[in-house]
Amino acid sequence: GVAGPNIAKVPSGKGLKDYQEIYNDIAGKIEENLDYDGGAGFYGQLVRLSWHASGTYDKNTKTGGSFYGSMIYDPESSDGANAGLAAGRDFLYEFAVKYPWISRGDLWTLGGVVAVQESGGPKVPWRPGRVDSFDKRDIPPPGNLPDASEDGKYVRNLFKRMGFGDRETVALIGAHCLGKCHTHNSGYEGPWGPSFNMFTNDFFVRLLQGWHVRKWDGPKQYEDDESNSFMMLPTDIALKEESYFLKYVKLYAADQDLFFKDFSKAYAALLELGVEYPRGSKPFLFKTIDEQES
Ligand code: HIF
Repeated sequence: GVAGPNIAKVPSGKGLKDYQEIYNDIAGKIEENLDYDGGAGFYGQLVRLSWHASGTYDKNTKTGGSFYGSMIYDPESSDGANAGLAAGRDFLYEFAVKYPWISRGDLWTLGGVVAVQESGGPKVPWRPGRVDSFDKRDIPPPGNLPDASEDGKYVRNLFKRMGFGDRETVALIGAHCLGKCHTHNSGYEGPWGPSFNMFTNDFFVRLLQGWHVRKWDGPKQYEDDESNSFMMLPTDIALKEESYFLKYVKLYAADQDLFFKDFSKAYAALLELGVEYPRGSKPFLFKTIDEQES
């Protein structure tokens, strides 16, 4: 970054209890809006926001990532890949007001952790300390987020740029079990499966079933042979087409626990791209609302 290395700095006096309080507030608001987006709720929206804030990272130039919370600024805010994410930022904004000490990068990545855990996914270790920047030079250039019309080689290289291998790449893409595509955002349309408000390994189970190219006016996407009601992006189908990805698809389709374990690790790493933590910094593990009530 412009101001030097991106060393995490936790606001003074703040600890697990304070962040768990924000976690609970976000979870409560998700719960009050379960009908949002045709029943998808805010799970998918929040996971996508957290990842688009983080996935601009380039390990070669050490630029991008969630550290500076730069997505509110042009040209990152107007990057076509980020279309629709104002809804997630607006959803979280009241917590930036209520808890003025939390940075945007922390709030957006924490929102993703809440969404994964509250939709039934694995625990995701998370560390605070991202610091807001108002400096234009800390805004990553557009074009680092993926193009869904591409093939497996492209997906492999894109995640490699962030520092991920094939196994982590496949594990991450399992997050497409949540939420859906919207013609007004990306041109693509529909959810990947019927349980789009639950975090499961269903994406992999479905991916291994039959898919054909959808006949419609929109961009090339696939629909399922069985019901013609669910979708896959070309980059999703690419996971079936390349043997270096397919072996992990099969592994995760057969073993949800293994998927959860691998996803948790890869997603926690994704959210921390471009953030340097002081030696010995320990991640928080948040309790779900269910765990706190029982
Ligand atoms: Fe997505 N993704 N993603 N994605 N994504 C969309 C929606 C979601 C890609 C393309 C799209 C990941 C990787 C890739 C989520 C989470 C993750 C949409 C539709 C597109 C086009 C947006 C819209 O129209 O509203 C591509 C090309 C990726 C690389 C292969 C991550 C792994 C899966 C990193 C990830 O976590 C989520 C959740 C959504 C649903 C958003 C919603 O509003 O419901």
